[in-house]
Amino acid sequence: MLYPQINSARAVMDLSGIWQFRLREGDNWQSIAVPASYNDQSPDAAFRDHTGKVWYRKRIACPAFFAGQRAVLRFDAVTHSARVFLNGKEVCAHRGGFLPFEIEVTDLIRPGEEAELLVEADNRIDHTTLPIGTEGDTAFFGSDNPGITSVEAGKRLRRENGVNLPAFDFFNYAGINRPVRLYTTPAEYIRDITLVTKMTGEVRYRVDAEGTGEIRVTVLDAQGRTAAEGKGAEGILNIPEPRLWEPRPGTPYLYTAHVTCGADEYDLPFGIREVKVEGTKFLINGKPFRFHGPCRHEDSPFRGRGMDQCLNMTDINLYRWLHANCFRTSHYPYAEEIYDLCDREGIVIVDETPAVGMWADENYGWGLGEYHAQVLRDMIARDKNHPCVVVWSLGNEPGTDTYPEKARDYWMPLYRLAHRTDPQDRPVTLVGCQNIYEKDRTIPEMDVVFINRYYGWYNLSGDLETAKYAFRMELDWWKDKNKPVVLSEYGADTIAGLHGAAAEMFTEEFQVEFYRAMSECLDERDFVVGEMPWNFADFNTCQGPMRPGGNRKGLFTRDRRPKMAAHWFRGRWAEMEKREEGR
Ligand code: GCB
Repeated sequence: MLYPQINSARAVMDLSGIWQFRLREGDNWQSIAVPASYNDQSPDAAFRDHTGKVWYRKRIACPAFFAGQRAVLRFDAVTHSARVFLNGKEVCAHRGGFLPFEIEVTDLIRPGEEAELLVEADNRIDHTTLPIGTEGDTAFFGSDNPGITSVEAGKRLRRENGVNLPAFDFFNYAGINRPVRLYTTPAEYIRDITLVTKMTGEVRYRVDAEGTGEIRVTVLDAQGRTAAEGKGAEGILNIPEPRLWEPRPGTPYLYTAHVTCGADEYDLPFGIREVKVEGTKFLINGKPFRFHGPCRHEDSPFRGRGMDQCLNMTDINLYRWLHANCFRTSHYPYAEEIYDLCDREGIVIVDETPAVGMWADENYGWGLGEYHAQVLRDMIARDKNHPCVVVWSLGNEPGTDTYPEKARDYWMPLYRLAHRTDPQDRPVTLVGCQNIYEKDRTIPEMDVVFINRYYGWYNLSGDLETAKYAFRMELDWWKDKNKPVVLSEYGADTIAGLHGAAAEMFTEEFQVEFYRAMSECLDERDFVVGEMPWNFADFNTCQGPMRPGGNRKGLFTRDRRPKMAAHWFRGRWAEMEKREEGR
């Protein structure tokens, strides 16, 4: 799906701003900012803890000069599901809170007239949604002891009251989290563009268009000079002396595919690069690539998970400051804007579906397979052309060891689907949790092994010498699998400003010692091709006895001030960057 664009053939009307909102049917309408999660916009705990539907409305006007154009209403993400009404009539519905959907409204809104737009959003999560909810049972990192009559009765009561808790460790921020836009195209229009590049400069393209207009593709270099030209819906272009998109600062060279079809046009920036796994190596443009950068969350004060370009830019600049070269979109596809920034900045992305909280029981997968496949296809359709995306992640930390066969039968069809669906056929992974790895039949099947490990924190807590011993033992087991391995999460909760000369859990000194210890184990092994600390910044979670004001594993505080560990990684990764430049 193409991102809305203003050019000589298309207009975009951004509907961001203050909308009318209500939490419950019958309440008075009140003001709310869009895009942003609604949860933190009011001091009323009812906003924070709300479960179920909410309503947003806005009067929108379609300018008279839109007459004759095709008009489309696009929602970049409404969390977790939405129904959209125009002048009281339902015009579309969408399931899933992290991907865009759109509806053509040419015949529904008349140019020169106003219309009432109403959005019903629902934040409920359960065994039929991605991510997963616990249906009122204990939240992730809750502390309810099972089997106690009174506690079990309390949980039952909570379920009856419709309390809806996440089976994952981030706050269930909801509402219209990303921009809403009304955009136009000519009546005959470009629906989609697909590009596949080779280091030789070969660019295979396919343009999906509505209408009979002639399709032309012109590739422009970064200076706007024509580098190649083609005609027709499909073709192969050749760029002489191509400049490659490299995942390093200053070198992510971008070309633009200028596509025209009749009166319509679209400019798609793209990079020329190839991604491949060979033995224990992860190769970008034929060169070994080592992932080093913290995982993120879309999370900030006030906005919750609301899209914020200033925050995106600040974070990307902090990645540069850290000399980091990657992040994983833990644990859901992010807003499209950050992928554009990463294309431009040469930061690579591991793009993840919202499949998180999928623990194992005898009904493994709870019938989610088909919906999960749809989400995976939609994520690939949205992000397929970004050079920054180098790996697809099918999900985060499902149970894979208690029902190993059932887990494999659930995940492997998705693995194959990702390969079949992606025109660039990028490597695919599933991020594994700390488990009985010898029993796991799924994670070792992935193209790149991504493992989250908390030796020294949740396991062998505080005892870093023993943690190193145990981690080394596990790494030696992975060595025999002959695959590239990435330590995709590891970290220690750290309260900024808490210090101790003898490093102790929760102090800034311990966080540094923890990372120093784990790095020792990683640096000894060349099949380890990445380290992705958990997490870039402190972030909000559901309330719980292990979460003082949220998850505190950030290298930065929630307001992006560095802890000691951020400075430590800055030094380590600067050295790595230098070594890579020397190669
Ligand atoms: C994990 C999860 C992540 C949590 C993290 C933690 O393994 O993937 O979502 O936030 O651990 O801090 O416990």
